[in-house]
Amino acid sequence: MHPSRLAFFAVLAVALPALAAETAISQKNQTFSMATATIHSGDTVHFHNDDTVTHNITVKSADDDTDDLGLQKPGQMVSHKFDAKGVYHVVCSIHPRMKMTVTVQ
Ligand SMILES: [Cu+2]
Repeated sequence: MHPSRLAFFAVLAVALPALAAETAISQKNQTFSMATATIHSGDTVHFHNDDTVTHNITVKSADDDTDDLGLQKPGQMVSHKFDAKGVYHVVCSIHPRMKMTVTVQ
């Protein structure tokens, strides 16, 4: 095989796992930019704090597994990778009225 062709397949092998998608969700005026989001298992969601106040996202699965993403100052971004299929409730523990649902297919 020609060396340049080998290099092409090497690049392809590295790029393939990156097919998992990424979704960006904003938090502004103490509201998530989407009330619902549907993604695929293995996808990552980036939560941007485009607000003037600190947020603290908590991701809760249907069987009550809770993942606290920690304090998030204005301008900061936190990410969460959703590996298991199911419905997740995303809330801000500082502002409980901020909530959205992520469905992982
Ligand atoms: Cu908040």
